[in-house]
Amino acid sequence: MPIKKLLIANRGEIALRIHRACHELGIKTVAVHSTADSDAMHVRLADETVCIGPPSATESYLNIPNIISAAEIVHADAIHPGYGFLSENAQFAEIVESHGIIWVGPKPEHIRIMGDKIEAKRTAAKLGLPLVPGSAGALTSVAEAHELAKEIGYPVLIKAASGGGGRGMKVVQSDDQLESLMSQAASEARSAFGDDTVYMEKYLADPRHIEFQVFGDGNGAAIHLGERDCSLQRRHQKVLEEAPSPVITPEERERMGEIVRKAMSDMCYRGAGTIEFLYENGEFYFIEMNTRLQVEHPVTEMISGIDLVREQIRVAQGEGLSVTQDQVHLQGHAIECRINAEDPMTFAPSPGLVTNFVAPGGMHVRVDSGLYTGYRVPPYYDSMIGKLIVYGTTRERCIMRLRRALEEFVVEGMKTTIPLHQALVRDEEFLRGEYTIKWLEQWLEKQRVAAE
Ligand code: MV4
Repeated sequence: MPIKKLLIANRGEIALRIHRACHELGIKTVAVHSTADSDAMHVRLADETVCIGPPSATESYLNIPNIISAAEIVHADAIHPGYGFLSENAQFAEIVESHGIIWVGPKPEHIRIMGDKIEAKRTAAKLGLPLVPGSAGALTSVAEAHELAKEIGYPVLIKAASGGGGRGMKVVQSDDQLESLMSQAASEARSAFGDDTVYMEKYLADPRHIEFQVFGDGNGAAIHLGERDCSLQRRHQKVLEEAPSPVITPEERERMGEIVRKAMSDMCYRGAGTIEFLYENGEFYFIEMNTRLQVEHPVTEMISGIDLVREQIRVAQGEGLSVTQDQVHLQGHAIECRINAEDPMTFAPSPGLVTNFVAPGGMHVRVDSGLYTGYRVPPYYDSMIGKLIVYGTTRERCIMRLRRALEEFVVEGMKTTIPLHQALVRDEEFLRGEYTIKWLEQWLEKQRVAAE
């Protein structure tokens, strides 16, 4: 069924990104927004707007009855959830579909499975993805945990089944710490997620975070679009992402790509997905799957030439994917810098009035941001105010262009992470692509010491 009017259940740059894809397809858009977002760019551009509540996200962007009511009032025939907020809420997806509205996202059953990290691993194992050595399911007793830890060898990691994003993880170095850290992990998981189920994995000391972009039509056709390297993180927040990874060979990409593509085909996965791996000593270990479009999707768009939001809409309309795997050609290199309204050294949030905004431009430079001069960044939401995505035929050329684009970028009225990126893209180790998941925090510490 062709979508005529799509409701965007999100805010900020991703709402704008979805609006743009819709208008290029001739689809009308509906922006829903909190009272704090009335003058946001995506609200200004949308064909219709509905205010769904006060600034607090729980009462607006997470308010299911208000969003469904908005969709009914304007007769929207589809809802796109973006990322964050309700994007991985299986119950919301079911409610949308039960109202006869097209859900632009994966099947609710797949969202539910991947939301439970233990179920996700069980499913991944069945589909032939390589796992980190660890417990087959939930840990049911301390005795069992001791036995298993002996088998896989310390250090081990205790993770929450409902966790993800690194919350509720405990590294256990030896037998005498196991009982207390296991109960700490369980009680933290209970208070954070209302579920104290925990499981165990071998702790990988210093891996890279490599994720594969996948796409399915829901009927068994599936493709992969290569990997992104997202190892540059601070406190589980990604800072800079690139595609392809500087350390993955074409042979590894082809081998793992085919494994993830086949897995998505076998489960009849629908829509966009990301399969996350830890990568250490030439081996991939599945950790999680995200059943949404991700913040960093533009780097994949840049090297594949494929509009991922357009593909999401095509699949939701039952049109199928626009390409088969043999029509996917990954070329060149792309890097994304996340621009946050934060102090570049302390990361303290810095919302406020944008007194001047000049985005960089030129060939192969993309800025996804709802900012404009005179806009006030509200203090209630995530501090990411935009993304700079740059393409080059090689990684070196991409970095040269990125440096140039970062020099052009002007955001005045608040502190931003632009200076952090300017320093990062001049670092020798970064230039050589020599970084792991621990590298950025160590680099930031060195920067702080040097600034003293
Ligand atoms: C791990 C790990 C080491 N060993 N699992 C953190 C977030 C969640 N998605 C999984 N995470 C990790 N799981 C094992 N068995 C280290 C991390 C981790 C991490 C992973 C990806 C990117 C940044 C990270 C920072 C700290 C820890």
